[in-house]
Amino acid sequence: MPFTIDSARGIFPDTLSADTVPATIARFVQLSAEDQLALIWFAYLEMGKTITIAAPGAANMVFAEETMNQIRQMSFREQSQVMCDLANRADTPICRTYATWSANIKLGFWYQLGQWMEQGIVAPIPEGYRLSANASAVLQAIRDLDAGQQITVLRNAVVDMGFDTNKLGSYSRVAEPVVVPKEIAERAKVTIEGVDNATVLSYMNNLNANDFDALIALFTPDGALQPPFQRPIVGKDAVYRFFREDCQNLRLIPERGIVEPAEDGYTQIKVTGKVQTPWFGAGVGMNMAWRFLLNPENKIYFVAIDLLASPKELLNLAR
Ligand code: 45D
Repeated sequence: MPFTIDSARGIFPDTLSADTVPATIARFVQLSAEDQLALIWFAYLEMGKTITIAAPGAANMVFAEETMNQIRQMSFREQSQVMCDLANRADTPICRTYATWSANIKLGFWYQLGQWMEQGIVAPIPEGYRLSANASAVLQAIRDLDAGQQITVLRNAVVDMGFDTNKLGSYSRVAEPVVVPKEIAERAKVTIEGVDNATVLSYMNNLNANDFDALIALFTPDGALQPPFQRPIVGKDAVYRFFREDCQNLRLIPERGIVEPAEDGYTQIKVTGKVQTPWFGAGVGMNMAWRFLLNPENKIYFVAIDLLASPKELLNLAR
């Protein structure tokens, strides 16, 4: 076989991803827990002036409900402690529970806490709280990002909180139920300027329809998917689980792409366009690239999904 997952990661090396996102997260996690919470609170308030978060679905909130109710009954002091524990990734029962949740459940949990903070049910960030100089600088760095990058920083900050799953031992993961795929008759089909490859078109259409069974059938058994700023998820089972746990109700809006032959009958395809998350709907269009490597049977051996550095990158289809 001419490629390994590692070598496949290097296709279309000129793709400029938004490295400011992991760089900002790296600075963020160095801050004290108090600063982290206050910083997110301020960022969230400022972003709320231009974009709105959609309320999570009830099905989603059910899984966090017990913990939410527990927190609701606590004193302000205890509530602040829980939030600091989460930021500190402490070993507490709530931090352990939090660690078992999918990204969307974690986001729904914080969405609810944010609402309760506004309503005075959960301890607010103390009035007049002054961020440290470092925290102010990180907040400014977040202001300077585009909206798609800002929501990615927020998401990653939330996902990284709680007890370390690697230290959890065996545990069962908690994710929202999988929705039924969209009816065939209701599916819109994407078109991509410069790309008529059936696998790539099916990838986009099946993901948009939440049809994860049809989607995973497009991959080779040892195929891999690399989400933005993450290591590749390798093998059909793991990729399938990721689709079902983390990829519901996305909207992929590919715009253009390029198809090129690679070694030994493989094909490499780069597509750029927008992606919308159900959390922000059409309010935030993230500038994305997909870098596919297909085997001679037109199955996906590797696909990397990148958040792009700038809108200019949407036009960068060089190899
Ligand atoms: O700490 O082709 C308070 C894949 C203060 C799949 C707060 C994909 C205290 C394959 C404000 C309360 C998935 C890879 C906190 C494509 C405090 C594929 C609360 C890409 C935390 C295209 C904060 C999908 C809150 C992509 C409530 C790129 C924050 C999806 C909420 C991207 C933040 C989705 C939210 C993103 C962020 C979603 C809701 C970036 C959501 C971000």
